Amino acid sequence: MNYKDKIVLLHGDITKVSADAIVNAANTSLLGGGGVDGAIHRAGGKEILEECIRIRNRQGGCAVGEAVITTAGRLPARYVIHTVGPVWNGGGKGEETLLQRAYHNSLRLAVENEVKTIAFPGISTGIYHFPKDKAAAIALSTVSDFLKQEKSIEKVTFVAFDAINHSIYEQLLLAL
Ligand code: AR6
Repeated sequence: MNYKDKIVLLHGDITKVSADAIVNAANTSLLGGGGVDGAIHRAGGKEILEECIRIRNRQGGCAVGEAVITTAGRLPARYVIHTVGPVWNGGGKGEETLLQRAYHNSLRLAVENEVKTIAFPGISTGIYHFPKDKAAAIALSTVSDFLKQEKSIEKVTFVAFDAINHSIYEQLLLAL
């Protein structure tokens, strides 16, 4: 199967997506927050936070560009992969590489946990203010490169919550 056929775009709420794993745009504390992080913890219930706290007690949170995995609680997914994207700071602070690492490490953790279907929100494109067009290009190229190498992932869904992200992804996917 061509890697392009494994990439899907969805307009909506990631907490409603059925997949082996959904990815959360978390922060280094792993203790929850606003945006998609708040939505995932609200909809998934306290089991997710309890596991985040256990991970935090063990390893002291999650660094920018890294990822950890927990149960998905009540969500229609098996796991939540929590990754921490960079705060956009003008682009000269390694933000692009860190965002790439957030996608890559999420996918690596997915493979390690036998995840075959995974859904991503636009990491860093809300509260962290990463420019949406740049972020989408990084998301798509990192996922594409990964899928070309690693055949065990069957489907990657990009979940665009807002109309701007949706149309950016739509354009990029046409050019894939
Ligand atoms: N489903 C899918 N995407 C969503 C949803 C949803 N339910 N809700 C928001 N988005 P953000 P960040 C989109 O701000 O920029 C938190 O407080 C949103 O439109 O959630 O990485 C964390 O704890 C945007 O495109 O995450 C961190 O402190 C994208 O998700 C901080 O925000 C990411 O927006 C992380 O900031």
